[in-house]
Amino acid sequence: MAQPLKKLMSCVILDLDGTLLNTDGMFSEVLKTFLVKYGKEWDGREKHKIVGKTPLEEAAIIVEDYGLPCAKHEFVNEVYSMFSDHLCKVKALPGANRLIKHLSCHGVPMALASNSHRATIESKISYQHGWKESFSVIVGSDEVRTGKPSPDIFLEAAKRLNMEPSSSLVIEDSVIGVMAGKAAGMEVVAVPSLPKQTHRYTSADEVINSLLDLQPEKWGLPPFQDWIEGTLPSEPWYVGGPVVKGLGRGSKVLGIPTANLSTEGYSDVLSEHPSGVYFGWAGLSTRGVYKMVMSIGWNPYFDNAEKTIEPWLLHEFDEDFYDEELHLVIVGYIRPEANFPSLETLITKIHEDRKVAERALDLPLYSKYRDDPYLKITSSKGQ
Ligand code: ADP
Ligand code: RBF
Ligand code: MG
Repeated sequence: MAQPLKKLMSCVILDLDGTLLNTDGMFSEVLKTFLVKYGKEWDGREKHKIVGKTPLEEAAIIVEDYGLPCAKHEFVNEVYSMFSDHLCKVKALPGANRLIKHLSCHGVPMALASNSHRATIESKISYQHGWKESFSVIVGSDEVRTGKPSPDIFLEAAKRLNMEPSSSLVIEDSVIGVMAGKAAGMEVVAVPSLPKQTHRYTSADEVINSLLDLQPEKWGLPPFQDWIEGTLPSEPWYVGGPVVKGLGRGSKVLGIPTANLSTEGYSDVLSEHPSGVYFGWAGLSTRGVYKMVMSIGWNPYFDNAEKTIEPWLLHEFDEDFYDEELHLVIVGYIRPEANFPSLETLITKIHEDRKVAERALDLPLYSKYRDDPYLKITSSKGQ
């Protein structure tokens, strides 16, 4: 279906941390180490307060909250020198490389506009292949009078791109960044980096779940052309373990059984991948390999407290297979998780997902992974 055009945009201005780069893990790791020196423990609760802030603002919050006997600038100096050892490990967020390549191939002018200092931005992107060349403009908070939520950084970025603010599209993960973009008179797409926060982004022109869901054509920019029959191919990723009891909801409430895996073993994979509906192949130790469609996330309709993986094996089994070893190879993405006005509409949508996955998995692009050795489980658990 053709998307209604929101407004014609001529350039894209991107935030860096939390939008393109997954710096969250590094940030927590460094702060944990730093706070131990003062006999304190990082509990992650400050994250909400810090997202999108400038280095000095971050420092002020943490120094005060933890009652640290150091000055803000000492905190910045020390913590930022610790960061530099971790920058090479920072990963691009899902969809970031795809977006940068796409815009850059189509000659869409792009700027990076971050509350970090310019030197930090440059060292962060130096580890990401092809990024430096893609951004004709970079603006850090040390290059303007005030950082976000002031519009200065974005206005400076548009000025250096020779673009009007009104034809600049901002992509931002933080509320502070969205405020800055709107104050600059720009259109803003929010990609919240913390879960269940959509309600805080009412001033954004659009809120999407991850960069995978961005539709540039809505903004008069060239559409992505990598969707194939309703699916977005990805590098395969792997999860597996014994099937555990879930909330007992799948077959009972929806008539759709989902073979849950214990969340303990795969917390990294879970945090790395955006919530959404994915598909691929499932191998069961004693039974074989089957097509599979799954949701990953908090199931907005049920508003679960925990992020789970819910794989539906596209096969009729005549018995349960709890405790059996289940291996999944996930090969593509279908859509973001959504809420629905009724159980019936949720069930209808999941059956549509099933059809999309069943058809796509016959394409050579996806069917080749049926033979992935990861799916042929020769020994069951404990052997
Ligand atoms: P739970 O909440 O415990 O996961 P569900 O109602 O979702 O319960 O049912 C999932 C269980 O049903 C799986 O653990 C598995 O043992 C069984 N099952 C039977 N057929 C399927 C299928 N096609 N896909 C997934 N699980 C299935
Ligand atoms: N739950 C939601 O709340 N929103 C969704 O968009 C959604 N999509 C799903 C797609 C597939 C393919 C599957 C298998 C499940 C999906 N569910 C979704 C999850 C469903 O709510 C979950 O399996 C049950 O809550 C069982 O625990
Ligand atoms: Mg289940």
